[in-house]
Amino acid sequence: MARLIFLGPPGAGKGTQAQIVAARLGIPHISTGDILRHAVAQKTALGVQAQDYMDRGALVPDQLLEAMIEERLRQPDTQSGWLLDGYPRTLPQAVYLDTLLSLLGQPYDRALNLEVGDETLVGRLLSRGRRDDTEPVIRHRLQVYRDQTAPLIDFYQQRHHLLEVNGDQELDLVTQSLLTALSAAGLSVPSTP
Ligand code: B4P
Repeated sequence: MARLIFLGPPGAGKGTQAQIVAARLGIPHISTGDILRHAVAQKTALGVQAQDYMDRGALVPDQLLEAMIEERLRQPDTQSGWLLDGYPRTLPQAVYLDTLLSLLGQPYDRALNLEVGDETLVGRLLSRGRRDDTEPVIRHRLQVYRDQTAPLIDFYQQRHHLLEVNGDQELDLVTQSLLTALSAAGLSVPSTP
């Protein structure tokens, strides 16, 4: 069982790696980006409010995410572990998550930070080509990341829960580095996929 938080700039490979690592550990992968895109596609009340922020490369307001994340963490499949991908993204979200997890009795084990340089990030996102992957929007997301999300690295470091991993490697090597870091931190990683 593991409870993990994935951090990193847009395009660091959080979504890509989170899916692989969650499958390997047998825990659900919870991507706030995926949940929001689904809400937008379904035109739910949340989706209608979130769409404009996402299209501009801005963060969706913290309050809109709170009910969504609480509801997800109360579902039966998350009672024995989870991997959060894209949440928290601001200090108020991190503080909210700490409070929620202690209320739910679900302390997290580690936060993992994927490090990748800006030019690699821009190149990866342009070739992905999602609707919010145009160059001006990508540059704005990187600025938002620096201003609002990067401070979380210190937040988790001060709590001695941060693991740093080089995300600027081939995909399989990033996975290997993540699993090695988790194992070195004392988490149980099944040896075969
Ligand atoms: P996300 O869906 O979380 O998107 P992301 O940060 O852009 O992507 P990620 O880092 O997961 O990169 P990926 O693996 O796909 O968020 C989208 C938007 O939702 C945000 O901008 C925001 O508006 C909103 N949102 C989400 N959560 C929120 C929150 N908590 N609060 C407020 N707003 C929120 O990889 C990118 C590309 O690189 C892919 O094409 C992949 O194939 C490639 N790649 C990955 N690893 C690689 C490697 N090692 N080598 C080469 N290419 C690689």
